[in-house]
Amino acid sequence: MTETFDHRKIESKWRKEWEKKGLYKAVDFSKRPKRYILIEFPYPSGERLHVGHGRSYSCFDAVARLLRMQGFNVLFPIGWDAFGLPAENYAIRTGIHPAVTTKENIKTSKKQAKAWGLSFDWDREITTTDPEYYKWTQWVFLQFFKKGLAYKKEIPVNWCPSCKINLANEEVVQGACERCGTPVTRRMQSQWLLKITEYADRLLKDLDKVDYREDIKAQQVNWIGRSEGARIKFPVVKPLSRQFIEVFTTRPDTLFGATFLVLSPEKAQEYLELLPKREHKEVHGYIEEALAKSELQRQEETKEKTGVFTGLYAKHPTTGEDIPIWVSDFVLMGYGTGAIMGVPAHDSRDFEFAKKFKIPIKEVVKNDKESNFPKEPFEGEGRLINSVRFNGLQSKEAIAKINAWLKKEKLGEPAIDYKLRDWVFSRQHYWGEPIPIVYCSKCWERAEVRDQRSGLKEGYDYAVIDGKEHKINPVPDKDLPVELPHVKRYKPTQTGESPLAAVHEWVEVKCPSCGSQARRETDTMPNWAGSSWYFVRYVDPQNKGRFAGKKKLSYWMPVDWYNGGMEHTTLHLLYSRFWYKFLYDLKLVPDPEPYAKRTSHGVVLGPDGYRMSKSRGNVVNPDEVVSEFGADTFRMYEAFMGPFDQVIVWDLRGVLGVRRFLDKVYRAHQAVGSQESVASSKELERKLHQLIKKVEEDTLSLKFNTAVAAMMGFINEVASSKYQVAREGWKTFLKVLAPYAPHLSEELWHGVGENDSVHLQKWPKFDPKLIKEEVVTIVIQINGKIRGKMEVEAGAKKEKVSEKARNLDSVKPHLHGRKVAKTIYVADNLINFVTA
Ligand code: ANZ
Ligand code: ZN
Repeated sequence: MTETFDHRKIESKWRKEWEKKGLYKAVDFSKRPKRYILIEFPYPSGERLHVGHGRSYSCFDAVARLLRMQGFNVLFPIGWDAFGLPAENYAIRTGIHPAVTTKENIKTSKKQAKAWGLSFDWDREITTTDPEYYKWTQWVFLQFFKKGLAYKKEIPVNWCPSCKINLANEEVVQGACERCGTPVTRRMQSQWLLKITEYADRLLKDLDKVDYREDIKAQQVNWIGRSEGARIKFPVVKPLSRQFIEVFTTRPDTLFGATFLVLSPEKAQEYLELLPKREHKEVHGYIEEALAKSELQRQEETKEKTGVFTGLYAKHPTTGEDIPIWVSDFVLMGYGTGAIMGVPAHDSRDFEFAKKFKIPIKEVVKNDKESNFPKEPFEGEGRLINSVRFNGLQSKEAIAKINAWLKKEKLGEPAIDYKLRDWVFSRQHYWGEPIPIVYCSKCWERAEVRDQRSGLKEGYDYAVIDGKEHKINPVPDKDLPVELPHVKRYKPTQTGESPLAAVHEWVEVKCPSCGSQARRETDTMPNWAGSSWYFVRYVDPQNKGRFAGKKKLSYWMPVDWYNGGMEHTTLHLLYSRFWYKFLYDLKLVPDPEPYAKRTSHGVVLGPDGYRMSKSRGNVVNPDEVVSEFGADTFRMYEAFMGPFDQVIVWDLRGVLGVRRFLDKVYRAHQAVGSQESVASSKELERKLHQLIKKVEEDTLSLKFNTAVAAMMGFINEVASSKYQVAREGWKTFLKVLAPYAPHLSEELWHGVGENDSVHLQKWPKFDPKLIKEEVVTIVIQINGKIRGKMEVEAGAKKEKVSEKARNLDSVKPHLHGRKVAKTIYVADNLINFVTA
């Protein structure tokens, strides 16, 4: 008997065979019910696929394989998310052009994925950097533009004064440049934005339609950040002016406790005419300083509140008192109206601010049980005091009444605000999809356009470039894709412009509308663009005329199950839901939500318990594991390492344990071969059916580790030769093993004389009766003498056993006419009737 198997030999052999037969192809319009299983496509950013990819890919490969065996038509695709910063940074680090490194990295990763025996449908492979793909990314952008949902606007961007480049938010680490550590400042720059805020309510509400893990739903909800409250107007009265300051509050019930107003530094700029520089040097100084900081910096510095009094006063709408107007950077421009009413008795930030600057604090909500005022502000709800005719009302009721009153007096109205901001869609980086827009000054000058000018909006219809107005023209569909030109210099420029701006022969272009000299947009899209719709393209990846055919979309969509990292459950999920909803509104996709179900996997840590990183030297190379122990071992260990959604430390002993298990399977198989005619015992059959049930249910509910553990338990019992395995039983076991160890199970399947692939077999059906009813044999005695045997359910009660035994044909005559004085029952074993 051979002790172990040569994985190198068998694994590549079977992979070739599968590929030849096209075993894992998804069939469009098949009559079999469809299942679309999606894993997040990798980012070939210089690193090869790592063991973290191995975890979710192996486990979901098991899901895909099991579903196929259950008769589903499974779509399990893969592609490459290849534009974006990591790829660009890798290229900058290595000095090799990103087009070259990306290609190389995809090649390596693809080789790995194939070596792991993953059952992807490779015919549907897509790459976001492929012009045939990004043509449609650009096309979707233009649909947004045509519907008024993409617009250009001056907004603050992160700027590293040392590297002299714009930084994406993810490149800003604790307020500093990720590359050089210099504190990031902000500057205004014209950027493209997508109006995701228009979809905020639906992105929130439609979470009811999907099956996402609760914490994932919560992240979506928090990111959207819906708050109900009111907008309230405070007239500026000192100096007397016609200006108002509008604030957003979630607590209109605290209105009478507002003792000051605070403007964000940005908002304060709107009131500069009331603040001549000569008399308000301090205010101007404060605003300038604050504007140079990023929002992140401002939020981090909230420990010690800063601010200046503007010298201005507003009139409190209910009390008529004059209250001071301050500027402080703890108020953010990006939320509400960019101005707040300070209610120090009931808001901790306002409390801190009022204490520091000696502003009056006025209690207006009382709650004897919970309040700790005046030691601390009381932020909860209660009964109103010091609020004139609203006194005595509970907060909720007071909010409704005060809102109604504000509305009647035209001083404010109920409002809903969102934390969600419009999505900044421009990057001044090279490695991205060019934004397919052409700016033309001639078009703008043309009379017709000038005549309509009143109705045309800046940022939507025209943009000011170098002080001159230009018409914003979309690139016509027939000219898509706008290909990314090959350039030598792809590093970010020191002017904050995209490197594309230096490619004059590309930038200068004939206007698609009037034919005169015009210029291209030089910004590129963020790396979120390509991943916002890739799952749609998998459905119909070769389509030349549409981003995906309608019929195929109705057949395959929505994705039945989407698994990915927790780091993508906010932005990527939200962005892709937004794109899909937009396409739904254009009647281009069949449903309002792209993913019926979403789950997440936990991170794999290095053997030392830390996040794997090159600098730490604790990176486990999956290629070495596969080469040394085999792909089946690698996959099965990834499934077995621990609960799927938890963070797990890589453990070589676990790998060895899995390999030992597979060797045991291999040895058990050889024993089976020689026992062809021996029938499986009842006991074994029961265990086998329990195993089918366990592996099936656990695999489909993310309990991959316990599914593997059950297989191990089964083989241990077989190996200890407590049971004899017959061929049929063994074949059933191989089918159960197939989703997890596709190579070895295939080898052994052929070893029992089968010619077809094990992966084409029907998943075995378990018999629920067989599982539940463990049957034991009971010996029946009368006065100590054996009179018969019978089978009963294990654990059966004495009365039941007794009754059944008395009625047995072999027993009945012996008890006829006699009285049983005593019944002795040894559970699951024997029953003895003692007669009088
Ligand atoms: C008065 C008030 C009294 C407030 C009170 C709270 C408690 P959420 O719940 O997160 O939506 N706020 C409004 N705009 C702001 C901005 N741009 N920057 C910083 N803070 C801002 O928060 C809403 C509350 O946050 C608002 O309600 C406002 O303070 C503050 F007892 O108004 B509140
Ligand atoms: Zn033109």
